[in-house]
Amino acid sequence: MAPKKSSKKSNVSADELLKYYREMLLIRRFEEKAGQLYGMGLIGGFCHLYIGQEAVVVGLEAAAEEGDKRITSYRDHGHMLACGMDPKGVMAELTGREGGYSKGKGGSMHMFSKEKHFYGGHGIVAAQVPLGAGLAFADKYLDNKRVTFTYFGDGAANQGQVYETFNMAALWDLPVVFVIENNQYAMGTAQKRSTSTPDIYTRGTAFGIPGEAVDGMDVMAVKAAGEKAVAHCRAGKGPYILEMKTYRYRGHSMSDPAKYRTRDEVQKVREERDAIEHVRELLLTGDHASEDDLKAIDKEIKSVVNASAEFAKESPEPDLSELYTDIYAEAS
Ligand SMILES: Cc1ncc(C[n+]2csc(CCOP(=O)(O)OP(=O)(O)O)c2C)c(N)n1
Ligand SMILES: [Mg+2]
Repeated sequence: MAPKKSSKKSNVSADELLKYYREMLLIRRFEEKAGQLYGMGLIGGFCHLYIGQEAVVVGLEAAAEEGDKRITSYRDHGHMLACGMDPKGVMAELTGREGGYSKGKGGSMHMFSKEKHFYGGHGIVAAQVPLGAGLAFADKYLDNKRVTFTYFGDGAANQGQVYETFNMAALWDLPVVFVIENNQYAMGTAQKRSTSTPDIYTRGTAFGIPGEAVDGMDVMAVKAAGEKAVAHCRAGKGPYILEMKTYRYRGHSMSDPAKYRTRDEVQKVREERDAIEHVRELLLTGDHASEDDLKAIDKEIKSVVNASAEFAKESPEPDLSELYTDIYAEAS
């Protein structure tokens, strides 16, 4: 069961391409707006933007079915939008307002949606990995054929708890897709300075977990790999690892000196590998959409994002009494 690289692509229709274009653009414009609001002092604390990595969540959500679960790190806004959470609720949470998903008390890294099966939002590097296996354990126990997407970064992949989780997930054949979002950096540390293997997915071999590297800047390749991984999990064959080779365009968080890579490096990826530009090209060259069609989509997305920012600004701050609510849950 040696892991292998895959560049397989699924056949996609024009409608699908337009859907991915729209979804990726929503994430990008939303994140750009969040960056602006941060600059204006409307968002405080930590804020990690997902710009550059949009194809990963959009491709994997296209491979998911109703009831499947997702859990990720603090770089989580894209995951929330891709699984259908309301941009208004996400933006209001970023600005610490009552209308936010955690009533303004969680912020960027701590949002959840039971309805969309989104389990956070976790600030401790790799802490979501064992939790993701736990979610999959519950599904296996209930025998409901659901799959959990457990996302983590290349830096997180060096945490010990990831390998304890791999062991248990393999031992119990848990229906979990481990998605390594390898954006090549963990804060200011390049992968090659911190990680013993260039292909992190190969580490699953020691536990008998199959996996593959995927071009994480190609939404169709992501979707195809996601479908394969999900089918494996749903068939009761246990976990699967997808290592998404991707790239983050912005700093690690809003305070990042950016001294660990050159501007040229970022520019080159933007020019040569950008996921949204790639789909745009396919739409235009395949005659699936005109420049005007795409402009109209752009406008539509901008208005959704602007409405989310307006909602976030107008929503009040939580009342002081809220400091004492939602701390403990009643055990039933
Ligand atoms: C246990 C723990 N150690 C250190 C940190 C500080 N920290 C926050 S993000 C990060 C880098 C993680 O990088 P990676 O897993 O590649 O994810 P990315 O930020 O690239 O999405 C570190 C070291 C933390 N939050 N938790
Ligand atoms: Mg990283």
